[in-house]
Amino acid sequence: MYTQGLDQKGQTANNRGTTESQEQLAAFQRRIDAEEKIEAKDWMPEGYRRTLVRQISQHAHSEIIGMQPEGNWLTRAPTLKRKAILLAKVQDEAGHGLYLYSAGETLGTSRDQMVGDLLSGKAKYSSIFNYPTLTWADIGAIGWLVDGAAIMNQIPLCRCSYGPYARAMVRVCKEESFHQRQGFDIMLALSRGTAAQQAMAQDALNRWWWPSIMMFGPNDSNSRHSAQSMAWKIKRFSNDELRQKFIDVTVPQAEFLGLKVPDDDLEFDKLTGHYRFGEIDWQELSDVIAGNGPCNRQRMARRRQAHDDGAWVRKAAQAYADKQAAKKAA
Ligand code: FAQ
Repeated sequence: MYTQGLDQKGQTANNRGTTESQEQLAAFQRRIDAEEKIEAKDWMPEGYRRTLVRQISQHAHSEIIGMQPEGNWLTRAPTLKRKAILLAKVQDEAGHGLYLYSAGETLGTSRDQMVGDLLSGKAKYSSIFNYPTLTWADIGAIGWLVDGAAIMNQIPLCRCSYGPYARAMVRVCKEESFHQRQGFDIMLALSRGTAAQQAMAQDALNRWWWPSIMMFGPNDSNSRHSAQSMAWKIKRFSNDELRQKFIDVTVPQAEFLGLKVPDDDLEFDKLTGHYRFGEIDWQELSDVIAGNGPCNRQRMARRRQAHDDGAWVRKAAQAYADKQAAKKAA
């Protein structure tokens, strides 16, 4: 039923060459429906495993590539305190990537394979990290909007049916919440500053607003994975539901900052209690996902370079592990 394989007489062939019986699939779904956590050694349909490896690895890659736009400002942060905070934030993102690769590995796919898929261009990472950080206000906008959107998406992932992913998300969300506040604090300082600083904050909001609301993915009617991921309780809310929640909480924050959200159609609907908003440029999202955003090539070139530069570390770690294994065997 919830699988992408081929049904044969009550059995389903998956792409590992083993079969999945209707009884196994039904028992699995009963566990999901009963809100049981699925653990690494439990039986699971191959489609469930595949979906998780795809989502978790893409999430990990996003955290790692996501260090680049902010890393760009580490040497130019306006004060020592801002620099120390930004450094800690960027290091947190590296940590998130590592927890996520570890959660992905529990599903039987090695970190080398996941990283290989990123470097070959097979695996995706979030569209948002393909936009440039032109001014210091962009660092505020990333914390406020990008981390804000990330939290909105990731809090429900703390209740994801797959235990190792759900548990990794608890700490990630605590840290993202600190990140969101530091971004808002930068925007607050700028919006209470000089006219030039206020203009810088407004310009950052103008450039980051639409890409941030695109982070939630295609709208529900074009989201090919949502229905299955929600049936498996990997996702708890649809892309559009989360996007709406984000807009509803963020617009009043922009008003508090004295900034204008760059959407002329934005309007609070008293009947529904939600903001109505303008049409998203879906063409822009698909172009960025397809690799043609403003910084895709730069981001991937930098990641490949960093991977090559780290080859000696991997080699040294392997030599040490081999030495320890030989000692143990002797
Ligand atoms: N960018 O059917 P759906 C962060 C792809 S972490 C690129 O709706 P799904 C922290 C999607 O993969 C940000 N691709 O897919 C931070 C699929 O392609 P595929 C990352 C996108 O999986 C802050 C296709 O479109 N967060 O920001 C995007 O059900 C600051 C069809 O889409 C996560 O990864 C996109 N925006 O829902 C770090 C959270 N949207 O794989 C540094 C976990 C969709 O079939 C600084 N992931 N696609 O080739 C998720 O919740 C889900 O995977 C969604 C997409 C909601 C992203």
